[in-house]
Amino acid sequence: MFALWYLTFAVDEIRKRLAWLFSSNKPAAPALDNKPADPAPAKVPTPAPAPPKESPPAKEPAPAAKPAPKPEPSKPAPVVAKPSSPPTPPKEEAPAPKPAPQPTPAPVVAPPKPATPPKPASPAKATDKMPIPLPKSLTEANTNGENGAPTNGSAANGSGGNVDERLLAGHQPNKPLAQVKDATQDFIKGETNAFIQSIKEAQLLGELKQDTMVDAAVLAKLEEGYAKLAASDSKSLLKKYLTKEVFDNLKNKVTPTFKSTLLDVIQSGLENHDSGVGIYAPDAEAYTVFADLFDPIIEDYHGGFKKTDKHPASNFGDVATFGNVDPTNEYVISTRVRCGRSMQGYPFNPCLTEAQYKEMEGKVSSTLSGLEGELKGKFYPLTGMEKAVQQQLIDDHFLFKEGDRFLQTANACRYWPSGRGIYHNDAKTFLVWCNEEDHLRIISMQQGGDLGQIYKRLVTAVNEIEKRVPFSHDDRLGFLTFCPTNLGTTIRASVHIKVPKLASNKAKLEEVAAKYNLQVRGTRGEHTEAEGGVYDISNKRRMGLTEFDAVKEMYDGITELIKLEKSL
Ligand code: ADP
Ligand code: CIR
Repeated sequence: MFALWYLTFAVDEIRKRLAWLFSSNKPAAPALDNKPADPAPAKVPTPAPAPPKESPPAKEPAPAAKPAPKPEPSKPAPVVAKPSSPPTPPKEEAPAPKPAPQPTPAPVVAPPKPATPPKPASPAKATDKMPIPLPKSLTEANTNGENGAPTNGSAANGSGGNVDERLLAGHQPNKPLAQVKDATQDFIKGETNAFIQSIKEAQLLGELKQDTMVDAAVLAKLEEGYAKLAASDSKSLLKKYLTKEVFDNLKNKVTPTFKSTLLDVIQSGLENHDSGVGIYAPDAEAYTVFADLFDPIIEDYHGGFKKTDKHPASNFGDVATFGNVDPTNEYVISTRVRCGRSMQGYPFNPCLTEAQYKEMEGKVSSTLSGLEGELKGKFYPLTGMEKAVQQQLIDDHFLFKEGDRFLQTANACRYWPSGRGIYHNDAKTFLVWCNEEDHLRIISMQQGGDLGQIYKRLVTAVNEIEKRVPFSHDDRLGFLTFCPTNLGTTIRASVHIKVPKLASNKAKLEEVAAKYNLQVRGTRGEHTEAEGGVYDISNKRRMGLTEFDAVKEMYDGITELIKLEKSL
């Protein structure tokens, strides 16, 4: 009887200590904006690359299977031989070079229910998390029939069952008392401590693995990609700022929640040496964890926004200020102002599940269906859209293109076209893109140069949408986006313009544009050529100034370019 009581006591004691062990080392999840609301500790298991039928059409072939699937955290490098990596809790010392961006939710009138975070694996019981090496007394003794291992209990026969079952196997009713006593003696002699010690060791191994949990295959890809980029004549900001020192400092780091690696950040630029920039943030924490790379690129792109700078508060200014940028209607064909937004509670493209894409599409579509007046329109999912309709929308500059290799190699086109779509009013002067590069792109555009009218429409729309959807915003970085070039105001105000004299020398056009902080793109947007002498010229920087000032920068710059064109 005593033996039985003692055994029960010992089992209880072990349970308590196990509970302590698995709770005492859990660090608080670091602050970030677009991590799941529920601090699910594990990274979203990276879904396999989209199967061929989900890939963009052959016309603009995806680099099939090229976008490296995100490293699968449940299959870590064999850096540590045993146990296989459990879904690990976020680590506090996770390499945050500076305080994580503190999210400041946009003002919300009626916040929707927070998004359900991806739940890759159920982090149920501690014993489910980590295969625990058991001390001899709990393995050999119980597996070889000694110590009264039951003859008929499969759960307790040593090869199956969990720790509790194995322990409880010690007091099977048909067990001879002497053998029970032996088992009891084992505990008394300190097997309990050995058992706990072995768990501690296992946990330590797990933690070491977190520090170096970048998969060996990922590291190999990084090294190979880095060597190729370093030897290339790439003009990308990635090449400019990914020095050997920065590379070595960042290559083993992962973001705390989604376990995104440096490869997730730079693979687009490694694959596309003709990138202008070459990096993306797979999740919001990447801006902090990989700050040694993001900060100088942000500073360079956004005209001097330093790592110590703070983006100003959102300010759309007086929308009645702007007039027509080309009153005589000679140069400007059309004008467009867009901004990007990320929905709180969802990570960026590479970490989204297909279910989340669909959920977000549903939210965007139903939210926009409440818009009235000039903003009233309809949501058109890409799934099921006729190819001819899609192509016409692209040709008319209303819809995002398909098969962008920069996005594909950033792992941003998974499950395409799931969750992607476009909302627009009848006149197609107000449009919203859903889940292309960013969760939302809010666009106002029309023929001619009436920037005032276009800007006013955009500001009205953004305010209306922000009343209904909470967006990811960071105190220092402003509105959070997938690409660092879009942070801050996220504003790109552009004209489609013909300036034939200036454009007779493209290099000269770019030089003059740069003088006014303007960026020149081709007719079909980024990475395209001008068709029929039509250029897309817009403000370049979006951080460190207000929305109003970003648009004004375009207005003033285009006014100067037109003056110059007239003078030639
Ligand atoms: P984004 O502006 O969203 O960063 P892109 O550079 O790819 O993305 O441009 C998206 C689309 O918007 C392209 O079809 C481009 O031609 C179109 N576009 C940009 N500016 C204008 C404009 N001023 N008038 C008409 N279409 C425009
Ligand atoms: C590139 O690096 O060229 C692409 N990843 C796009 C970067 C965004 N470009 C920009 O100027 N806004």
